[in-house]
Amino acid sequence: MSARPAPHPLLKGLYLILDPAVRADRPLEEVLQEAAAHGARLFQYRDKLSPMGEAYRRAMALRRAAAETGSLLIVNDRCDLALAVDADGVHLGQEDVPLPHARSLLGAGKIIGVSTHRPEQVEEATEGGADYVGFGPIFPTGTKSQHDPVVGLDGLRAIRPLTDLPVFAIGGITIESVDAIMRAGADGVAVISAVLAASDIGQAVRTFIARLPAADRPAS
Ligand code: TZP
Ligand code: MG
Repeated sequence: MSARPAPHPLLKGLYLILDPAVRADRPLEEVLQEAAAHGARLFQYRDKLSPMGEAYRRAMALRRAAAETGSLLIVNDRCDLALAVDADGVHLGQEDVPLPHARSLLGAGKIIGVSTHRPEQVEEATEGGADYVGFGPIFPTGTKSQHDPVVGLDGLRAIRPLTDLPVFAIGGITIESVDAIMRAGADGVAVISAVLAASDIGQAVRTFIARLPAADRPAS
């Protein structure tokens, strides 16, 4: 593995994915503000359904809220949208624009994360210059239809030695599973429904963060 710059200091701990299909009753920027008030600093805008104009307006509102709270905002799937709102980066799945193309569009200063499901994908993202990887689904999830096979905690342990990048576990993660996931080698947990569908988002965020090792909590 070649020497690389230290990861961005906020690429660890709780990674909250904001998806309007999971939380339709509140503007996502309000959710971001509430989550940030309770300690979250790393957010992704994931929107598989909205037309581009609507996605742009939502992403701009999130961009502002992230800047006001000292948080990072990563855009799922779409390099064009990430550039249009000057997001902090983009998150690519295996079906999205290939990593080298995304890097040449976004430049070295932006964060690029890659979803991985198998050891060779972790190695490829690492060698290709990603800034972090998502790995999963760790557990079954209802949020993503037609997801890849569940990898389990054993899958996470198996890929940990393959990369020096921050690894975010994703898929079916609950407050109860955080401890085991972090002990299996993750640097953070990427969560959708366990926080977004909670009746008290602030409390869910606080509880997740409290379960993280102190070194993986954002400095407050
Ligand atoms: N990729 C793998 S699992 C997943 C994604 C986007 C969904 C995770 O959502 P949840 O609600 O935290 O299980
Ligand atoms: Mg994608």
